[in-house]
Amino acid sequence: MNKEALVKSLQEIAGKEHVVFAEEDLVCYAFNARSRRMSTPPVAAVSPATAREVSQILALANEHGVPVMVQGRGSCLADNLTIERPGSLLLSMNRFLKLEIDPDTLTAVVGPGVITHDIKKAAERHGLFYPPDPASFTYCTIGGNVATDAGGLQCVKYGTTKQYVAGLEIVLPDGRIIRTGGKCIKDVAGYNLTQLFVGSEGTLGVVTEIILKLIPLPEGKKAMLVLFDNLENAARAISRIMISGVTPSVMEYMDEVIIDAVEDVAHLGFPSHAQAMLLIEVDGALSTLASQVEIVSDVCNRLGAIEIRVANSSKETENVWMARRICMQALTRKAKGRFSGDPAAPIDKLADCVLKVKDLGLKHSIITACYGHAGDGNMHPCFLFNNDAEKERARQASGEFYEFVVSIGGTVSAEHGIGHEKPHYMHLQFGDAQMDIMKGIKRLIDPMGIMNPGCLFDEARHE
Ligand code: LAC
Ligand code: ZN
Repeated sequence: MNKEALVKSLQEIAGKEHVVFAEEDLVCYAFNARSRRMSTPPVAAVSPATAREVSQILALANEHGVPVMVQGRGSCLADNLTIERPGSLLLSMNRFLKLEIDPDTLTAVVGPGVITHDIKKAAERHGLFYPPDPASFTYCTIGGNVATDAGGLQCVKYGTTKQYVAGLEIVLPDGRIIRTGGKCIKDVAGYNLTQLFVGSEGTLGVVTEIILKLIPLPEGKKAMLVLFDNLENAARAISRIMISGVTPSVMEYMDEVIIDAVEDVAHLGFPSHAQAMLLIEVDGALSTLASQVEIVSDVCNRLGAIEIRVANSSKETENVWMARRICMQALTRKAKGRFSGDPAAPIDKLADCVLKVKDLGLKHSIITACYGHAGDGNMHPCFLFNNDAEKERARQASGEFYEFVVSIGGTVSAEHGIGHEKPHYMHLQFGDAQMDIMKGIKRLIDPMGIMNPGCLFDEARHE
């Protein structure tokens, strides 16, 4: 299908003002938060407003073999949205803005274009809580969170996006519209198609509406900052806290390189003498907070914490979380580039992981850094480089770390997804049988291979 005919059909479906096709405008769609390079711009970008319009667009694309990429705010971190095929169509979901809280069933019905922060705020007005909080939650969309099963800081206690998705409206590549799940608390009927689509990264269809579960808002919370002069002890404290009877609502780990990078930017008086810092938050009934803090402090002291600071005000708490959320950006000042990612290991293996990152840095003569949502075993190991030679060594070190993580029972992606960044690591985690099942599902639902080609699997179309 030539560009002119495609644009004309899209304009008929979504309205002229919702189709972008000038080359200079389309360049803006060729970036995402992860890429430092421009990918191929799409041939056109369309912003439909209803499932029916999406259905017509997909049916058209399917008939003519036009690759379709679905976009929220482009904040993905695994190149989940990287246009590889010339002639791709970009489908922006930013006009899907429904946001209804249903306090009687503890659910929300939302459009994929809604910013995650807005859902949290709307739920809070009813005394309810939507917990998943990717570091980007003030600007990412719930559609992207569902597509990647996004995680975040509070997942250590509350789980990732999938635990809150109760139902979906989905447009399949051939244009059929289905509704999966619903507002029932219990529902075991049939295969769980809702969860199949969560984390499918735009490779199976387009989500046009989401039913989310909400929970009661905890009464209070308390943040703490704990310093260690020994990496290993900090990592051991994390796994001990998790089995102490207290489940922190946040438990983040930052090593000295990250502490320094964040302090350079945020000037919060973070200590320069610590090798590792844990940022911990406990939440729940106000009457329980002091004892939770005591139990956590006790574990940390027994493992040789050199300082424990408990936040005294919500301003102090906010500063701590702001500092944590800018780790990734702060690190850009430390080196020209880095190989990073989002692997996770069982929590009893965390100490091995942080030591492995350091070892790999020494082995390959590169600077490393490590931070992450350590309470659930999810790290962001960073292998930094400033020139081409270092880049090659950093790539090698990063690959060796992924192999190590899988060898100790970990996963190659705990929260960002596979995207176009990590398809080559899929084989590390999944044997032939599982890869065959996944490819079979893709082939069944998207036989023309139009949905986000190149994502998850190495093949463009399926053999
Ligand atoms: C974070 C992103 C990188 O946790 O997931 O900051
Ligand atoms: Zn993260």
